[in-house]
Amino acid sequence: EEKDEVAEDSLAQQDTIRYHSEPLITDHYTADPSAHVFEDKIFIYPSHDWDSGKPEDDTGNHFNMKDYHVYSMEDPNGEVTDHGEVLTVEDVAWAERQMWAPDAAEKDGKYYLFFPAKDKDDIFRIGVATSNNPEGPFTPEEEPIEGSYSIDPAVYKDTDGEYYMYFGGIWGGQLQRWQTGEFAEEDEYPADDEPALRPKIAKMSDDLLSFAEEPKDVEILDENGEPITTGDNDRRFFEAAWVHQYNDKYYFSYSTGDTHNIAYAIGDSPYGPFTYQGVILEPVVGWTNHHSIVEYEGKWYLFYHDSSLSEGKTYLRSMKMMEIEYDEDGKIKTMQSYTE
Ligand code: FUB
Repeated sequence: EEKDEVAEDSLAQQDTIRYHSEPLITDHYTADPSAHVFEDKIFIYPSHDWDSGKPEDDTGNHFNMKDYHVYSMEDPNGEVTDHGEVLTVEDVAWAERQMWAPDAAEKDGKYYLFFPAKDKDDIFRIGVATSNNPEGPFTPEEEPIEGSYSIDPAVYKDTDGEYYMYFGGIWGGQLQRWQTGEFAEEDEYPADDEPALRPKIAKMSDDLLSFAEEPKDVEILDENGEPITTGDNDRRFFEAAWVHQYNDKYYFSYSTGDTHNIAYAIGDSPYGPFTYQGVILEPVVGWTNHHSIVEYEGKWYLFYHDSSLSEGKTYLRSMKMMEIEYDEDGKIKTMQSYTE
């Protein structure tokens, strides 16, 4: 106990916290963990990595996932239960390949798994599958969500009971193809000094199976109230949106992709705008950095992944977790995943 107190004390004094954590499971590779508290337990909805033999490229073909497992924990320091395969690409009529980062939501005792996958035209869409249990298995809808595109859905339940989906990712995530509202054959990015491509938000319909509105841009502003620009690679949105609330503020966190940080911005509404604050998690072993943030029994946890277990294979990742802290101004302390 004394040791824990010393550890907590030193955590409180550091600006960047170094933290060594082990993979939550070692019998499968898992990534992009979206954690939620359902039925008083932590449920984790990750991607399920495997070695499909696809060569690595800039569009992420090597992330060739074909199914999902669900995991749960009754205690943040305890056992992780694998609830097995809950959805496979063969079950999904519209989907062809690449089941990327999913998320889940609960409404009125029903559970929803939201997932991106490429359709038969090789265009990313976002699908929904439902279950009466948080651990699945999940039954997919016949069609993807109408008007959905790109990747990395994150569904946030607001305090007033409304649900919002955040989504989008550039490069292999195809967000740059949708600047005109139609899928473009070529990549189109704003110039380096122009506002960067924004992630999207859409309020969900009452049954959580469709968008209740046209997706809107999520603004991420710098300290002067100006949009973060395309050339600002250290801070611009790349993928992996997540939203949580702390002290009545909305925290929008995301990956900066090719600069490999988990960054965050704060706003007063689920729609933003959000003002950039800093880095939550510095780069990890492997190219991608993707996370979720959840409160459980009064403590805050960051779920993330790295490629330590596969000795750096970027498409074979392992989900991990660590506790995070806020300072008195509500700023999240920067975490470093490795002790020296
Ligand atoms: O896991 C596949 C993709 O890699 C995710 O959708 C991205 O966020 C990145 O982690």
